[in-house]
Amino acid sequence: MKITDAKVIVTCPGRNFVTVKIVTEDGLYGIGDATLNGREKAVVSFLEDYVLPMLIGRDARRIEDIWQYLYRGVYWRRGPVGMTALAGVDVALWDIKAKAANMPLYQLLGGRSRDRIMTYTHANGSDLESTLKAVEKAQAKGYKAIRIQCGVPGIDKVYGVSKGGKRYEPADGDLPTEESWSTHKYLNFVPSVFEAVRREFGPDVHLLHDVHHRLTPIEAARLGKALEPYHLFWLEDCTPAENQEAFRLIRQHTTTPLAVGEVFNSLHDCRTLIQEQLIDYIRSTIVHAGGITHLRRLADFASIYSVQTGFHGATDLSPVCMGAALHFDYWVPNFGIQEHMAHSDEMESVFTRAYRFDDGHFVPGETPGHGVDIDEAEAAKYPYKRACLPVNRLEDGTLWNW
Ligand code: CS2
Ligand code: MG
Repeated sequence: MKITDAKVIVTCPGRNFVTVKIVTEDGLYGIGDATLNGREKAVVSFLEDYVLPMLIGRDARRIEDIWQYLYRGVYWRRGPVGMTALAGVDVALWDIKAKAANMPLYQLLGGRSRDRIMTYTHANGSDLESTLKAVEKAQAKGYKAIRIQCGVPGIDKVYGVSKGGKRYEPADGDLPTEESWSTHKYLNFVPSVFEAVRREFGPDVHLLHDVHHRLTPIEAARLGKALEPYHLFWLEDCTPAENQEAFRLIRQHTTTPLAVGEVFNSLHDCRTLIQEQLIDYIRSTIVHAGGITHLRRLADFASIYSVQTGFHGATDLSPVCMGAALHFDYWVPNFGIQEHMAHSDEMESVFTRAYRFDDGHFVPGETPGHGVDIDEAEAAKYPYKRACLPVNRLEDGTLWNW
């Protein structure tokens, strides 16, 4: 089954998405997401100038060999740009293989391990009152797990909180906009938010929170401890994780479950975190970590150490990634939860989807392949528009982690 064509489709129906499309000699094709938020064109160049020409004439059935060729075979391994490009190719090939077998992708992976996939959504507000309203709305939609982000009194613009009643989209400027941060104000305030949410909504709903890399390890330990009475499902990215050993300190102090890894692109980024059981959930997902082929290895490794998956699923991961992720979630034995931030109607008009939402859960659908397709005519209506992720500064002007 020779590959005869491979191309990249870039579209911006409200935000930029990069899609790899691979076509074989018998007319079967597959697509994969290769979107790297705020750096989309770097991946497009990587694919168009280097990777895609190498695919022509290869046997599309040899997914593993192609993966090794593009990983082991290039001198410059890993990195977000390379691993996102590799993921786009890998998912397109799995899509083709599953279509050729006339099976939904999860069947090829080993069949389903569960009936439905629990997903969490976001509830955010500029103050406590609007945050509580957002939680109520999320529950009304059926979500059983809700990520809570709330504006902090005295801080102007905070991560995860939408501005002016608009949908939350982090890449909000042609050049990076600036947010501000005060650890002191945040740490004093945030436990009271979770106290209020538990008081209002009771013990059943799963609560999550994303610190988005803002704290030092000892500050993260303090927060984890302070949140223990509110039984979080997880506390995410409480400190930057380049230094994996930093999590030893946090772990010694708190039983709040920890999730890390949406910015990781390989198993090597989280080997210590997993092996020493310093985290509970691994967030790395298909599009940024080398596709299904690599994620399968990562998840199997994590399962030995009782670490569960919790795939990143913000809007900057396209419906193509969501479709592939849901097939993976259906199969993977050590599944934890799947993030879901709804795409807009405009975004959904470009991608047809077999996956379905029902009562806080998803199912991937029974369409052969991963069940997501791109309408190229619709995609062409929305040309690329540069959009960058914000940067973050402390109140004295020091550049900080966003
Ligand atoms: C996030 C994202 O969903 C999450 O947990 O951390 O909002 C993240 O900021 C964006 O995906 C960045 O592109
Ligand atoms: Mg996050």
